[in-house]
Order: sequence, then structure tokens, then C-alpha cells
Amino acid sequence: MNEWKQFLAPYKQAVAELKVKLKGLRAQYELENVHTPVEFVTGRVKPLASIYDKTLEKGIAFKPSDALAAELPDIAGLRIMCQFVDDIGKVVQTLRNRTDMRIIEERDYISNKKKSGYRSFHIIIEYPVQTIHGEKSIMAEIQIRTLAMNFWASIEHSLNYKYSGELPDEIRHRLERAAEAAFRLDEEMSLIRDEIHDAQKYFSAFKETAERDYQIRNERRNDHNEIRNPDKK
Ligand code: 0O2
Ligand code: 0O2
Repeated sequence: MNEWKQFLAPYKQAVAELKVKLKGLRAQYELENVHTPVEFVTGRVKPLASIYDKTLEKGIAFKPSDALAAELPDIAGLRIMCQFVDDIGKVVQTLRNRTDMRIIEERDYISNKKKSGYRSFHIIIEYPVQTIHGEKSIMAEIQIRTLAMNFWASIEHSLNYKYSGELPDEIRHRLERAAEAAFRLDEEMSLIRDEIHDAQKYFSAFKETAERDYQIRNERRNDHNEIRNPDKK
């Protein structure tokens, strides 16, 4: 078990670092007061049970090794959720421009959806982790998708788990139709994105003004109390 702990340690570190970096993108866009293509970011190290299942599927030995690391590029997995389909391209371009990771492979399951109905953009990166024994390069997978694609994928994933990958035909068909409905939702939202952006800008400005008003009122109340009760601290 300790062997696995040691093997997975750089992946754990990579997930933690990449989460901070990718969430940082959102903060930078917010600072510049422009629409952020990053809605939220999640990350995980693949659980041992899932690693075990993958080794059975791929016919490789279930033991910590370079061969296993090479066969499973998603031991470290990050997910970036976007509001609009267009945002996905922006995030991909931003990742291509970064110098702290190297893109090894891109898989576009948005233009080429999977048979299940799955849509997402996958990027496999090589990422250097600094350890006490020097630099260790590991692979990580970044999945970029819209909120609607994410909603579909998480429901489908749970159903697949429930039926151990053998979905009854009726559910499979319904999921295919639901995937199309999710994609149409994305298309509809894209068509009114300017309206949505305006509304979001208005809402942020409103929140800022309300926050400022609250602070001013609070300061005035404190000044007033000090004048009326000068000895009270
Ligand atoms: P906030 O303020 O909640 O948005 P950790 O548990 O320490 O490893 P983290 O980031 O808390 O790290 O956990 P995780 O599970 O990797 O990421 C969850 C982040 O994604 C949290 O944001 C959740 O709020 C956010 N999240 C999850 N599902 C949704 C969703 O459906 N919609 C939105 N908008 N956000 C979601 P933060 O970063 O903790 O901050
Ligand atoms: P988990 O639980 O998310 O970690 P392979 O080359 O065979 O190892 P594959 O399937 O060719 O892998 O790679 P792919 O399809 O580029 O990426 C695999 C990951 O994408 C999956 O990881 C899922 O997270 C997601 N994914 C791919 N297809 C589907 C799908 O039809 N439905 C859902 N819900 N997710 C999908 P894991 O390891 O399968 O699972």
C-alpha cells in the first residue's frame, strides 16, 4: 500500500497545483472585468479501484510502474467547466500558450461526439512536479466542457456505474436524446450570450455597489456611536 502512496504522491501534488493555477485563470479574468471562460474547476486523483478496473480492461499488471503510468494518462485529472461552447476554445488556446505544461495530445469529442452522446474536449499534458528528489514529469488529463455537457456526463456516469456498463436499450436511447437536448441547450444559450453577459455584468456591478453602500453605512453607524458614547470602546 505504501508503494501506491509513493507512486500517487506526485499525481496528488500535480492535481493540487493545477487546481490553483486553473482557478487562477478565473480570478485574472474577473480582475480585468471581462467575461471569464472558466466557470469552475474540479480535480481528483484516480481512485485505486478505478485504476484497478482500467488495468483489467487494458490487460496490464496492477502494480505501480512506468508502464502503468504510460497507459493511464488520467491518474491526475482536472476538469474545467465553461458556460458557453465558445469558452472551451478560449480555454484550450490559453492552455496551448502556457509554458508550465506541455500538451501531448488533444481529443475533440465536441466536434466528434462519442457514440454514447458524450461531449467534452480532452487535453493530455506532461507536467513537471518538483519533488525532494528532483523534477518528476507526469501526465495529467484536463477535460474541458460546458455545464450542460458536465450535467449529462455525470448522470450518464452514475447510470453506467449502476448498470456496470450494460445500460438497458431504453435508457441508452433516452441518454442519447438527452445528450442532443443538452447540446441544443448550449446552442440556444450561445445565441443569447450577449444578453447573458450584459445581465452578469449588471449583476456584478450591483453587488459591488451594494457592498460599498453597506460599508459606508457601517462606518457612519460606528462614527455616530463613538460621538454619542465617547467613553465606550
Ligand atoms: P466556491 O466558492 O465554492 O465556488 P478541495 O476540496 O480542497 O480539494 P475544492 O476546489 O473545494 O478543493 O473541491 P473540488 O471538488 O475539486 O472543486 C469543487 C469546486 O467546484 C468548488 O468551488 C465548488 O463550489 C465548485 N463546483 C462544484 N460543482 C459546481 C457546480 O455545479 N456549479 C458551480 N458553479 N460550481 C461548482 P470552490 O473552488 O471551493 O469555491
Ligand atoms: P473516470 O471515472 O471519469 O475516471 P482509454 O484510452 O481507453 O484509457 P478512453 O476511453 O479512450 O480511455 O479515453 P477518453 O475517452 O479520451 O477519456 C476517458 C475519460 O473520458 C473517462 O475516464 C471519462 O471521464 C470520460 N468519458 C469518456 N467517454 C465517456 C462517456 O461516454 N461517458 C462519460 N460519462 N464519460 C466519458 P474513465 O477512466 O472512463 O472514468
